Amino acid sequence: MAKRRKSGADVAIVMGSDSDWPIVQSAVDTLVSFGVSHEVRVCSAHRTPDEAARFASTAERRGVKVIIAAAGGAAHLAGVVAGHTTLPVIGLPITGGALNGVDSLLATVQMPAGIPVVSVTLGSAGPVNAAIFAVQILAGSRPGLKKELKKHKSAMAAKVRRGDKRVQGELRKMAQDR
Ligand code: RP5
Repeated sequence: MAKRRKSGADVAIVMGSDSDWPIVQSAVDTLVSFGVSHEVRVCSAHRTPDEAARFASTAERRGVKVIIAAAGGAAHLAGVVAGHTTLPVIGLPITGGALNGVDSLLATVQMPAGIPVVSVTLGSAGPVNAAIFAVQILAGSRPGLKKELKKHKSAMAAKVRRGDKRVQGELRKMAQDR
């Protein structure tokens, strides 16, 4: 078999349809904010099963370390990808459709023993958390990324403290006005 050239991407994101892209995009934005290299593909477990299998089985040879697989409805993509690789697979269930994403959440998370897929939440937190989880996996061997993750946590904590200060100020003002 011909040797595949390394893509240079640490994280591979795959989605079942280009209709998933508006949701998946914030996973890309989050990876970019951490300076993590990535590749993005549309491959369907149902409509292009051979391509989905090829994408997954060649990912490690391309140099990929973590895969994020996004799909809606009967969301088999993350599971199929996990079946074709030993890389960690993060499932991103897509909200929408007749069951509003509950189907994709269950299809993504309910994997049989031996083929794990960790699933993130439905909704806007999902793609962000999928990307951060991928960064956390990479950070195990990269002190620079660990530092960035700590900075990210400190920034979130500072935002909460600012919010607390604001609410306390409003409460004081309300008490004075009473
Ligand atoms: C899934 O089916 C895709 O991941 C997408 O979320 C859903 C609907 O796909 P389209 O009909 O919009 O292409 O495979």
